[in-house]
Amino acid sequence: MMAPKLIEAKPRSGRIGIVHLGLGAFHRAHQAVYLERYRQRSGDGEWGVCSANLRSSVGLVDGLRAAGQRYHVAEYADSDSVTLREIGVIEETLFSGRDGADEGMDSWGRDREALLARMASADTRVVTLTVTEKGYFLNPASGELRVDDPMIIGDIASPQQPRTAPGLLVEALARRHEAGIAPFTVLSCDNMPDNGKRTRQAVVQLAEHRDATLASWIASEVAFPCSMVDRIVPAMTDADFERLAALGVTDPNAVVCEAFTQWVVEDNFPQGRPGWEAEGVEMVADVAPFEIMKLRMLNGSHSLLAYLGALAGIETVYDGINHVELRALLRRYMLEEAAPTLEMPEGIDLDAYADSLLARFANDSLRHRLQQIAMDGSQKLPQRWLSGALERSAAGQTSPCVALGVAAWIRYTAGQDLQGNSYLVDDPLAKRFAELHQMHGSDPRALVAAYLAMDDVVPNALAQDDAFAQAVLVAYQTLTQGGLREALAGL
Ligand code: NAI
Ligand code: CS2
Repeated sequence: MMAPKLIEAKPRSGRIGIVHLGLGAFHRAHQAVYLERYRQRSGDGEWGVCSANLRSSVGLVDGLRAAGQRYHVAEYADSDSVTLREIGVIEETLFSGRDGADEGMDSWGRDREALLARMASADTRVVTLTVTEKGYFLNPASGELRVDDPMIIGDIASPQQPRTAPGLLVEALARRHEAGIAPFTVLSCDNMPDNGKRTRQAVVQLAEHRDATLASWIASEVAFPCSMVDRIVPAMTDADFERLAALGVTDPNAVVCEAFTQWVVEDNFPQGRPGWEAEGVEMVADVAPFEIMKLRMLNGSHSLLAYLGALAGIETVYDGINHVELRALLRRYMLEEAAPTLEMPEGIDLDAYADSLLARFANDSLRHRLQQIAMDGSQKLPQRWLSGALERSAAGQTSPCVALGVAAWIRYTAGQDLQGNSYLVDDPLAKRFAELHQMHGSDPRALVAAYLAMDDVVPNALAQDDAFAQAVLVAYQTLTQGGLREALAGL
């Protein structure tokens, strides 16, 4: 392919109006791209970003500092069509801390102070987050703050040296409250249902442990708009870096993503915001229908492919979507089990949406590993599959695709695929999963019952639906004894 022309970044403005928590691949390829495009078009330099990592990826923070906070994004429509951008809207990068006891004012502590100072500054009007679902420390099923988590216990004990995202938000808001500075708006950009409301719940509940006046000020004064974010941004592989080098881009901080991008945001920013609707951001009064549509249709399909595919030794979404029966399963799941649970505003065609998702999954230029999507299932499945299956169960309907998905997830969390190859189960509940497999591994009925009884993941009413539980058990047995094709044929 001929190297496309690089769209260069605008010179730095030196002004920071947004603090971002969770400097990962997605932030670099989504929010930062919208902001760079906005800055280029409008010339408005108010909205530079200070972007921070809280507990992992210190290398990226150092890498961006070494590169003068500039990096590249390659947006692929397919392997023949790519847009190359240089991004310069991130003005500053910070790494706020590490796990374990606070060891005083070392370089890690200094970054945390710098981050808190940024968040407490009157110039900061919005704080955005992509800290993954587990970074909110909420019980995935109920949305309540997990006050028994050691990190949250730490933030309750030492609120001025916070280590979690909710802890940083509470401390920064406390400093603003104390100084008489209006609060920033908190915008979660993670794949959670009601992500604004959930973030509010985490922050207000944590603040209640500190000071009731502060908690009620946050509850009444801070805006937590919800948002639906969408762009497939896989973790980078060596092959991606090589592909970019062939286009003339040698950049260890670069990211590759699909050309498609979407951002639907509830328009509630009392301290102002960038005029990003000019870049295609949909500013709406109620994000919920879009959020649920995306979580159940796109992310639900992703997870179905991830667990079934990984068990069969399939490596990427692209490989999975070229498996005829798996592709048919995703279509059936979307149209028969997800779409009927959605109430969309007029004009949204869910059949067309399903087709567009299958086309996006078939993008031949992305190597989106199923193991990446399979990560953190305990935090993802309630909103992707289980809430929809619960609604169907209450209406007396069955959810065979979800039941097969749950069976695959249970089997996946044993840490070995159907051919006996081992992999790491990356999930906050991984230890519990290992114990359940050790205890009940030879008794599928007991194993399935124990998984369905995890009420922090599976809603009680769904676990108690005998037809659903039986469908999971039968799918588990067929999958483990007959393999993927038999399990798919048995649907
Ligand atoms: P990544 O692995 O590149 O980065 C993860 C980020 O989360 C890092 O900044 C890491 O430091 C932070 N993090 C992880 N655990 C944390 C914790 N317990 N507390 C605080 N920070 C924590 O992942 P990526 O691609 O940036 O995705 C992050 C999130 O963005 C996803 O979980 C999802 O909610 C959302 N997202 C991602 C999309 C994608 O295609 N990559 C698309 C749509 C949303
Ligand atoms: C994926 C998502 O990693 C996962 O669990 O399902 O991150 C997905 O790529 C994005 O939500 C697409 O917007």
